[in-house]
This record gives sequence, structure tokens and C-alpha cells, in this order.
Amino acid sequence: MNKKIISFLVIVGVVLVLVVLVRNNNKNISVKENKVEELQSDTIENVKEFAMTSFTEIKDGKYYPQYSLKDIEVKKGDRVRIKIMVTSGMHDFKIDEYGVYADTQMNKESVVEFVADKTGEFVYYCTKPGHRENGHWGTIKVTE
Ligand SMILES: [Cu+2]
Repeated sequence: MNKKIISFLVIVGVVLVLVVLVRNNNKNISVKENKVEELQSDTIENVKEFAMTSFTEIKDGKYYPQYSLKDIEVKKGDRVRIKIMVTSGMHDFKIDEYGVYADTQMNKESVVEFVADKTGEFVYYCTKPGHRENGHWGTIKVTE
């Protein structure tokens, strides 16, 4: 009788140990899964994409080179992607403070990409002679 009780208790004990082990294993797995999710969300950057044309408008015989988009606003840390298409004239695209430059071509999409890691208001402009002075520029505002 005693032997039967002891072997029953041993079996119950073994089962309990197994249940605890299985539970701990599941906990470990779920912790690992959480870590993977965190790592993935850290590496996904916020991409802000903009598209504009770059062209020369002629008004009363005067030339007004310009970008179709005059203002861009992003958050610090955003990855900024700007697509520029020249539809008339010869132009380029530059942001001094971010070291961004593209020699934009007629009817061909040029893409500049950078991480907005500085806050402030910066000017993007065309370096062709007289263009910036005649309006070929815009503002990118980077806020905290
Ligand atoms: Cu220009």
C-alpha cells in the first residue's frame, strides 16, 4: 500500500516538473519573439516621399524657373525621398546643409534621399546662373 502511494506521488511529482519545464520553455519562446519584433521596428525608418517638377515658366517675356513644390515639412529622423522631374529648361537640385545634390535631367526622374537629422529651415535650390534669384528654390522645414 505504502509503495503504491509513494510511486503515485513520484509520478505526480514528475508530471508537475514536466508541466513547469514546458511552461518555462513557452515563456522563453515568447520573450524571444518580442525581442525580434522590437528589433524590426527599430530598423524601419519613417520614409517621407515627395514628388515635384522643375520647370521654367515664361511670363511677359521673362523667365521664372521654379519647382512645383515650394514647401516641404518633415520630422527630425525621417528618411526624406524627393523625386524631381524636369519638364522644361536646364536645372539641378541642391540642399547645402544636407550635402544633397542632383543634376536633374529633362523628362527623367531624379531621386535624392537623405535622413533629416538636423532641425531647422533649409533651402533647396537650383544652382544654374540666375535661377535661385528668379525663384527656383523652396523650403524644407525639419521639426523635432
Ligand atoms: Cu533651375
